[in-house]
Amino acid sequence: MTIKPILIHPDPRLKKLAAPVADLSDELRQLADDMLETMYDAPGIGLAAPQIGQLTRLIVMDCVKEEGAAPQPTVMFNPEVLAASDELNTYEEGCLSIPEQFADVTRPAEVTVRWIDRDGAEQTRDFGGLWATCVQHEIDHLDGKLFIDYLKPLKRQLITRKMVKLKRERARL
Ligand code: K1U
Ligand code: ZN
Repeated sequence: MTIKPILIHPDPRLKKLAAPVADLSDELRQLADDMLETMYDAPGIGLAAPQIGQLTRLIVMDCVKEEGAAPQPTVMFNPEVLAASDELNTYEEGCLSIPEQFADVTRPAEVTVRWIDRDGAEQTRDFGGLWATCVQHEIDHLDGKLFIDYLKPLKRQLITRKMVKLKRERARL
């Protein structure tokens, strides 16, 4: 397995619509495994393929945060939100493509998601709590949307400027 470099905003690849997976292959399973390793290494609770420059509808997640609890690595090809609750939840979100920046985002508190798992089987499940927030954040990545797109323009511009500076500093190293 390989840890892949994570793209930092602003990057045109983070704004593009990712293409659906037509057929599962060993290559795509390898990509999912690399993404899980990259996510755990970061560390993060989710990662979407566009964040490593792959414009494919693939996300990985593990929102188990309790010390000592069994990990729940989750791989989703072509994830789709089938239903969303009227009830909303606000969570202070972060993003591995926007390091060290956090902001409150309000989203449906519960969602029903359908996807193809690592074995090629169709799955449908209801998510709540942090899993619901995370799966919506990751599916947004597949549609070229970042959590800062939910913020007021001024705040979004401020964060973008910080990221441009961070990328310039990193490039100088
Ligand atoms: O998609 C990403 O960039 C990953 C992102 C997912 C996410 C975080 C918070 C709300 C919604 C979606 C992250 O994982 S940021 C890092 C993070 O939240 C975290 C890192 C270590 C331990 C616990 C959380
Ligand atoms: Zn993100």
